[in-house]
Amino acid sequence: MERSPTSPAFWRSPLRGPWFTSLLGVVLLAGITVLFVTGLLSYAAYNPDLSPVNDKTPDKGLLGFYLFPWPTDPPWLYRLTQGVHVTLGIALVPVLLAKLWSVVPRLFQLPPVRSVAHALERLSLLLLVGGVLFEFVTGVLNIQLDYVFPGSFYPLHFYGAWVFFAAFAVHVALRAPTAVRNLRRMRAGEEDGAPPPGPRAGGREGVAPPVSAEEPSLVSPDPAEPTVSRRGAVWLVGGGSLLLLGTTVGQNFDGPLRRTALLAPHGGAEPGSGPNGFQINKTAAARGISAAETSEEAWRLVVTGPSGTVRLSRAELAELPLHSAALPIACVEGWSTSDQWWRGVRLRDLAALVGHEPGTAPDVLVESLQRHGAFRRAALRANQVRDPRSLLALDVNGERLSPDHGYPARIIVPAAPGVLNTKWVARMTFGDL
Ligand SMILES: Nc1nc2c(c(=O)[nH]1)N[C@H]1C(S)=C(S)[C@@H](COP(=O)(O)O)O[C@H]1N2
Ligand SMILES: [Mo]
Repeated sequence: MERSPTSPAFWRSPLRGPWFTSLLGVVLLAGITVLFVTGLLSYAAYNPDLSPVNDKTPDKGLLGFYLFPWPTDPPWLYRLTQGVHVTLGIALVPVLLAKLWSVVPRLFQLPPVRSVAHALERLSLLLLVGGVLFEFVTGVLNIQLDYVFPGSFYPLHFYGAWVFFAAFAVHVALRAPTAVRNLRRMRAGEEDGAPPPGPRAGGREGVAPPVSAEEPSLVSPDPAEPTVSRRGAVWLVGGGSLLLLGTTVGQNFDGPLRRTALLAPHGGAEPGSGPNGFQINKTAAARGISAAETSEEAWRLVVTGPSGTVRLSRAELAELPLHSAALPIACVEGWSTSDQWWRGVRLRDLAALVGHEPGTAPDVLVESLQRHGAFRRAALRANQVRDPRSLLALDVNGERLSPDHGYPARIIVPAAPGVLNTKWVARMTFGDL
């Protein structure tokens, strides 16, 4: 018999079959739905409709239909949603790879197209497989390699998610009934000990009839000797996921737990110890912030609003009413810190300084001293400005901010993605964004 990949006999693993594919499929159905939802939430959390600064996807049109003002409560909201998004995404990699492996014979099936409906289904599979690989690769590259797509990661990952999810919805509608039936039969077969129905290739294979009569089965017609049992294969995939989970999840915690996050990116700088000893994303040096421009003599905060412009030195800021708030930093890359005690001037008090009545503070554009690179400015929404815990922080955990954490002053807002917490703030413009 000729053995080319287009011949079903070329694929000899006894593991392939509807049950393995269905199990992985159901896990991915749940997992990818969570990834999609937390991803959309992450996008909303960026205030992408605060033009023009935050909006990296001005052509999103209808896809922005669900955008809503990201709340400031609970303060750990983004820590949770983005921690889940990134940690789960990484943990699902083995499941995804196993799923693709389990159906790879289908890629080569002949004839490539049997009917118009089949052509459409194959096209949706192209978008499905291409889309899922694209989303996982861009996601992992973004967290590991520190934004290899400067500025364009957000639109790529966002539009890619919609293309992928549309194909995913079609795929689930077509396949979920079969997958559920396969799993039911398998369980029934196991529970009453009766042999599952269908051909028994490579052991206890519970086989539902193919979706259509012409659909080739995933079960090898000429299976090789098994090198791992079914149960073993599930443990291998599940164990791989658990290993990734165990070496990633620590990046959401401080102290020794963070060191268990072997797979987490180690960019930035070692956080060190003491009050400022928590994770740093970009150091002052990396962002070109010099001691000269942040000195007491040189640095002034420029605040602008309807009643004009105010310039304040750090000493003058420290004369204003100071407030404290315990808030985490949670980065889009999936790491977060536990609560730190920040102390500084309320954003709404700064708004009041330049003419906004209490309770009516508007959006604000925050710009840093940084001249190049990403995140040198960000826009905050009125609900964020008005929250009494939103601060222009001068101190953290009872000590002056370190240069790497944004000395002389940085933004900290409850529940906001790290990227909105601008460091080395130089200028704040209230209203008229
Ligand atoms: N000016 C400026 N502010 C910035 C950044 C930056 O690169 N430049 N990085 C942002 C990002 S992505 C995060 S996650 C937080 C990290 O704050 P930390 O380094 O103090 O932990 O700072 C934010 N503020
Ligand atoms: Mo970040």
